[in-house]
Amino acid sequence: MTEWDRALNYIDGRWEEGSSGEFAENINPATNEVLGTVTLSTTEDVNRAVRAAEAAFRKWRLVPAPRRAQVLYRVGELLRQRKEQLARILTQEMGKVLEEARGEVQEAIDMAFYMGGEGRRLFGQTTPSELPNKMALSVREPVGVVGLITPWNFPIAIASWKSLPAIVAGNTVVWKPATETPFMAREFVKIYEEAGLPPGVLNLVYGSGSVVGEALVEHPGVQVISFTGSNEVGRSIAAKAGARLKRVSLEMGGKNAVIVMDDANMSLAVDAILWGAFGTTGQRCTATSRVIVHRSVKAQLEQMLLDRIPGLPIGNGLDEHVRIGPVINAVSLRRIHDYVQIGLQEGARLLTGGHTVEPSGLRGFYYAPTVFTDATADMRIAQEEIFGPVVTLIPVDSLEDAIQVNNRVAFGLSSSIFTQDVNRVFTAMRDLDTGIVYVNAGTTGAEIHLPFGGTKGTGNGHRDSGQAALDVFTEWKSIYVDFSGTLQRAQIDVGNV
Ligand code: UN1
Repeated sequence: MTEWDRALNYIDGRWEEGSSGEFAENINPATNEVLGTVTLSTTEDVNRAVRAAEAAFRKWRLVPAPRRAQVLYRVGELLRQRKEQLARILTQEMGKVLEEARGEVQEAIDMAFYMGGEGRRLFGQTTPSELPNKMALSVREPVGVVGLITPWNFPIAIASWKSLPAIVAGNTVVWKPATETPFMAREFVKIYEEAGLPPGVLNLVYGSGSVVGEALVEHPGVQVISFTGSNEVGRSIAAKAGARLKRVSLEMGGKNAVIVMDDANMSLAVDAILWGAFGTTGQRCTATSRVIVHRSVKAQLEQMLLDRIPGLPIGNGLDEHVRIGPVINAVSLRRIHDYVQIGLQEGARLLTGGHTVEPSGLRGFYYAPTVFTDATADMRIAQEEIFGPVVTLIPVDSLEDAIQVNNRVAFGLSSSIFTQDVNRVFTAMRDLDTGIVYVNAGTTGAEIHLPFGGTKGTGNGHRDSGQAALDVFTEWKSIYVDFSGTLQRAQIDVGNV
């Protein structure tokens, strides 16, 4: 291991150890080998990072937004140049297969150029005043210091959804990435540094949620928390931040379904289900976790899935022919297997999978692609987020039932319908209650210029990415300019025209 194999904090433009003096291991989930270590921080490190961010904010907010955006364009360019190298690091520390890792880096590249463009937009409104010789406008202002808490499953894409809009809007950032994927965070921060971001604008503090995350949520100097992770942690952040009137944006997973109607293009639906359920080894918030299938095509769908699954090689994602990589760690593997036992006890029928696998020569964390069928909508495997390569088929008899089953879960991130009938399409577009709806496409694959997030237990009304991200990281200011030289009273001096 070299010095550079130790991931360090980045505070006020300096790379340094966390003050706990402790390090955690960064494990490659494909091989169970140690890639390096990551420093662990204390509340004191968070305090210093917030102080640095507060000091930097005083200047950064006054840099014209188009100039802030120039840094983002350079970030996009550096990401583009290093796409392959970043994808390899991503595959090694997170496990997703190389093709998907490249796709994830591309998502960050797209976001950098898109948000770079915002430097010349950040539009507000101008509107007539109700009074003569007076003008009215609204502008977006940065909020201040923002705290970002990001997960391991999309370590650079989700970090890009949050940090780029925050920074282009003039905020400064303290970022706590997941300790499972520290090197991607380090590489991203190095790119910001090389792109010319001034010290203190983006600070990186590694550590656990219970120490570093908690300190960010509690700190009075942090104005906004943007979090992606589990429902349980999100709820506790919301409660604590609520008591401090702190703005919180939460994205907390899904229980996403593909609906397959009796008139679906079946081979397209099967492609989409396999990609949505087993891509990223099921570890996406948007993963296809349920298939709501019209009873008349259920047997056909089961057979088509059974025919195709053996053609999905499992192994180390660095190997280009592998389609399913490992899950993130042993705890996750155990949790997935526990859910399979629950499904069996509940009486769902296991069509295939349901066990760990050991691709030859690899000591990583692998689970077979698993399909349950003949489940009912209220079973736990049809209700709870599993975050692994497990998908559950639920038969229904009509579109109405399908929509009802889709909506009868605590989450509301993504949903999809396969049908050729335009009336069914528009009914589903209106009645599926998720934040993202796909027609004749699977549940994954959100593009960065649209809002990303969901309803019910998935979120709290905010969205990542798209224009909507700016709403999380800006405060509206309404400005009235009176050039009449007299006291003009709104609502009172209404005139008589
Ligand atoms: C996530 O799973 O948390 O839509 C993000 C998708 C990706 C992003 C997923 N673009 O599947």
